[in-house]
Amino acid sequence: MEIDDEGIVTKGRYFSITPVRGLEKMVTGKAPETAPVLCQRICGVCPIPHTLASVEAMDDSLDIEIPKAAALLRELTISASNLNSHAIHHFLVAPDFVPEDLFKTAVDSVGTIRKNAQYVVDMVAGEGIHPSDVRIGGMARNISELARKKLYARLKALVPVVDNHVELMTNLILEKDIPEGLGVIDAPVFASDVVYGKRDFFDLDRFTEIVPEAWYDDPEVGKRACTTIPLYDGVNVETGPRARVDKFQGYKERGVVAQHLSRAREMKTYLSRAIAILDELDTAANTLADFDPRGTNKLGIGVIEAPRGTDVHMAQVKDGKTAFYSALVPTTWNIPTMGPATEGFHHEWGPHVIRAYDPCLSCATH
Ligand code: NFU
Repeated sequence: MEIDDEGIVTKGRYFSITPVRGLEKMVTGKAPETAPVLCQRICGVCPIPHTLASVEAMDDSLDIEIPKAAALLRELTISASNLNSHAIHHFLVAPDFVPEDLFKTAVDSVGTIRKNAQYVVDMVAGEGIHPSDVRIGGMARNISELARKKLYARLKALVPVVDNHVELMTNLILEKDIPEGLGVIDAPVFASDVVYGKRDFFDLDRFTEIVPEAWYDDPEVGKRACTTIPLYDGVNVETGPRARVDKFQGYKERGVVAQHLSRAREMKTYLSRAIAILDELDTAANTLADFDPRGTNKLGIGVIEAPRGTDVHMAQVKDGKTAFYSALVPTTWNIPTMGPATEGFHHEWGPHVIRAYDPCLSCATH
């Protein structure tokens, strides 16, 4: 940050110094099934979206159309996982918003929401953290009719908990004395879907990736930064809850308060979608397509709406091996946007701007 004599940020540049682990290189040359298993290790917070983006990219490269029941189970998995993740964020930002006398109430409901949401992921995807049943071609198995009914009842019972929690957080966010206009930035929103993600949204021709030395005006910063800068139509974009709610639910407010309110609002969207899927799911249906794993070298694209925004994985399978792999992760998209979003306000508000984006540097620097 550069600040003036009054402490106002005149220049904000956010960058990651997390070491690159080279996940994309590790999966190259291996069987396609390796990629989802390794890519879910990119991050300890969002293994689910990475697994799904990875299998979606592989499905596309291998020209697989997955069965409808598998698509529903995948969407149920992301709905529950994102509900869990947004609840974790509320725990992490609780010191910013929640007064001491309400702390226990807020943290208790976070605990209840997380426990139930993770249970759904556990039952549907094979494991709550590293889901073993999300497979190229669909899902390894359907759930039983008894499990469907039990999960449905469990999530129905969660509705008042989520409603009360969202109302509590919304009121506390609105009561906080956040300066008007904090974090408002004129970057286009980048979002593919309300809940799951849409492959057609990502157009490779509109994407450019530049090295940090060419982006940050200070060469020292450019050398230390460990992520490339992704641009869409030549500019940096905002991705995440607010981008999704802006694009798909017509909520046009911007900045820190709007980001927090959008995240809270999405918790209800995820829960109601999960309930609707459990209502609709045919538990007798097949969930795994047959496919030829040899591949044709087609560039496959997988797009999943992760808690922090649009997660794009690209994969090319040739002769039964992954020939190319690339992951464009939500926080990587937000990195060039977050720094400038701190400008024009006292530097003490900078961390609030960054927390509103909820960056995940292990994701960004994979
Ligand atoms: Fe991850 Ni840790 C999220 N949300 C990020 N950024 C991945 O898709």
